[in-house]
Order: sequence, then structure tokens, then C-alpha cells
Amino acid sequence: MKNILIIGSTGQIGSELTMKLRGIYGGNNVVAGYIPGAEPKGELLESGPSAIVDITNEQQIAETVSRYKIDTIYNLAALLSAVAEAKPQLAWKIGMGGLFNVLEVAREMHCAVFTPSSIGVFGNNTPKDKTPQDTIRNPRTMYGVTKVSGELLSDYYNIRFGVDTRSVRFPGLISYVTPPGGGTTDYAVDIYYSAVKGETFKCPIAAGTFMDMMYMPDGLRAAIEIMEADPSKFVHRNSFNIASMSFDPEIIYNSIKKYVPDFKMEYEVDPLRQTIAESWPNSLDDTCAREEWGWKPEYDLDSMTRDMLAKLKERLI
Ligand code: AKB
Repeated sequence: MKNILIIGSTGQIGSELTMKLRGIYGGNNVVAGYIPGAEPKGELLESGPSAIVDITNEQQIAETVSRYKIDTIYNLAALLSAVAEAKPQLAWKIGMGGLFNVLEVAREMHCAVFTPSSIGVFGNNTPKDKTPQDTIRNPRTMYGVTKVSGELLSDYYNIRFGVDTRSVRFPGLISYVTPPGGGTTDYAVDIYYSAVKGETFKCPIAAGTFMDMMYMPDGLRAAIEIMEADPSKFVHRNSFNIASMSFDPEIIYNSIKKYVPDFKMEYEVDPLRQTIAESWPNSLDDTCAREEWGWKPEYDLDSMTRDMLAKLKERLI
């Protein structure tokens, strides 16, 4: 049985991952860490303990780990790519300063650590199609810089201090529960909301721009399965490419139109997001994750679209 602390439990991944982990390990064994202003509510608040844990405050992390006898930390605090470009100093403080605090607590108090990385670690010089696991990582965004540095620092703590650090490079995550904020791939979530609300979708990403995406249930499973995996088979740790689908705006639009025939989309390209999107791969090769810990996605674009539309209809109408 694990005792888990989620830092950033009310965010896009955290809100669902906390509930899923509580379902597996028991409500009382999963602590929802949050910062004031982003308090857990409803089921998230009622189903287990919560604690203020500001990732920039090492002592607060250490006190929570000690109080709840934590052995595993999910470090989900981060600013997404477009917002990190607007606030690069804060993005570094949270992404790198925060990770350093988590790793120091983990080193001293013997915790395993999961920190999400991203397709954002790649840049313009990276091979675009079926991007390999081990290849050029030269991002030109602060988000990407913190993610590459985070991968390196996490591997360093594993090699130098034996901290059990593990990570996956998430594609754009698509979910009907908690909306993302400030990401480059957010359009692939927003488009479903517009379709269900009967609105014309204004797409900020240009036609022909492919990026890897994943339905949240697969993303949650990846985060849990990698922490459960037998590390004796690991060649890599920080961080594994994982993939399930790759599309451009036209392809996801047509997938939705199959079920919402009068749905309309227009382009209003956002230059910042477009530049970031063009620097990211079209699709990742996730062979290493498949071979080293058995990763396998369950959803493709069509099954995700059907589920997203059905779930959003229940929530919004
Ligand atoms: C973003 O768009 O910033 C994130 C990511 C792919 O890491 N969703």
C-alpha cells in the first residue's frame, strides 16, 4: 500500500488523478496538496485528506510528507506552455525550483517521485515524425527548457542519490472534467465544448499542424502504471515518450462533425501558440515505454470523440 501526496491536485491532471488514486489505494492514503485560491471542492475535498502544499516551499512539502508518512509524490505543479512564455520567471520558479524542492525532500525522506514531462521538450531540430525516445531536445520555450532540465535533474537524483524518479512525456491531454489553462494543445479540448454548446469554434492552431494528443483516461493510466512498473526492466526513467493519436485541426473537426453534422470551425490563428506547435513533433515513437513497462493506449480519436461528446452533453446540457 502506498501513501501518496499529489502536489497540484486541483489542476487539469491532478483533479482526476487524485480521485483515481484514491479509488485504488484508499481515500485516506492519498493527500490532495493545493495552494490557497485553488482549494479542492466537492468529491475531491470529501474523499480524503487535503493540505496546503506550495511547491516553492520546501519545508511545507517536508512537513506534509512527514505528517502523512508519504512514500510517493506526484509533482503536478507547472505552468503550461503558452502561459509559461508570458511568465518565464515564474515558470522556472515553479518548474525547476519546485522540482528541486520535491527532489530534496524525496532524497531526505525516501519518497518515489513522478513528474510529468511533455512533448514540449522537443524543438525545431528534433526529427518531426515518429520522434525517437533518445534524440535532440532543444526547445526554445521556457516550458520546454524547464521540462528538459527537469528530466535531467530527475535522472541525476536517481543516479547520484538513488531517488526513484519516473516520468512520461505527455502529449496534449484531452478531458471533459477540469479544463486546461494556457497550453498549446488546449484547442483540442475547447473544440469539444464549442461543438456541444452549438458554437462556431475559433481555432487558434493552423490547419496542417499535427501534434500528439491523448485522452485523459490513458494519461492517468500511464502515470499510475509507470509508478507501479518493475524498474528492473527500465533502460530509461526521465522521461518516456508515450503516444496514442496524432491529428491536425481538420482531422479532429471532421471526427466531431461525424456526430455533430452542423458543427462549424473557423481559423483565428494565435501566433504564439502556432510557433510553439510548429516546434513540437508531429508524432512520437513510444516503443521504449511499450517495451520497458508495457505501455499501451486504449483510446483512438474516434472512441475519444464519442466519449467526450457524450460526457460533455451530460455535464453541459
Ligand atoms: C501544453 O500544451 O502546454 C501541454 C503540453 C503538451 O505539455 N498540454
